Amino acid sequence: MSTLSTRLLEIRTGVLSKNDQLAARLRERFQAAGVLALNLVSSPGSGKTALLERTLAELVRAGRRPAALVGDLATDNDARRLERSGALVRQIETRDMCHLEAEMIAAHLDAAGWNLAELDYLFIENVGNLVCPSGYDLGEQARVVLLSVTEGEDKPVKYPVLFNSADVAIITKLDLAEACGIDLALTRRNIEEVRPGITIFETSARTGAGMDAWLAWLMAR
Ligand SMILES: Nc1nc2c(ncn2[C@@H]2O[C@H](COP(=O)(O)OP(=O)(O)OP(=O)(O)O)[C@@H](O)[C@H]2O)c(=O)[nH]1
Ligand SMILES: [Mg+2]
Repeated sequence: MSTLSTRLLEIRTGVLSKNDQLAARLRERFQAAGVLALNLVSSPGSGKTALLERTLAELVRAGRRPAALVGDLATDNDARRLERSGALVRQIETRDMCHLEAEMIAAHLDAAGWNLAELDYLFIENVGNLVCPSGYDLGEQARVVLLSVTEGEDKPVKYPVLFNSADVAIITKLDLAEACGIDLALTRRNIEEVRPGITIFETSARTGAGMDAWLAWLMAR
């Protein structure tokens, strides 16, 4: 019996398995080259680029070799912001797609011509979206989900699939926490409820608060 819903499921499974195969190949390439690949996901405007601006600049200052691929539907605004850090940066314009796929990562790495063996970190800033990126492995070793204090405590439990697939969570815009009246302890509990054992950081890209712990985690990997 073939209903519309089972057919859609078949197509979706086919697309995902093709992505999973490509992602597995990327993961092998990253591991062979000794580069740590991280996939940053969050809703639009949570502060992915702002966190990366500081992170890339600090890593470059420490003599590490980071690069970044940054996905947006349109514009190269984020790539231009990140380039100022001195890191290698390339924009991916997805046009009508709400997430990045492994095929796009492979194609843009080839087009950029970067020697992965000369990199220590590859940050992949995904398209701002709390739903679509969750099902697409990009070959990353760690998925990092950001949640800004302006979004409310309940987002992890309302969008459990993305939070459940993450290895690290970063609560961002800490400088605005008091003004927003957010309950940080409850936010952390909600993240841990959806993803027990997850590593959680709290940062402000504006003031630099909490950046040390995040950078120490990166340097130790
Ligand atoms: N006060 C404050 N504002 C921040 C912080 N981080 C980011 N912002 C502001 O939040 C807005 C969105 O930040 P971005 O870094 O562009 O967010 P993003 O997640 O990269 O956004 P998209 O790529 O569009 O999904 C900008 O106006 C930033 O200046 C922070 O730590 N504190
Ligand atoms: Mg951005």
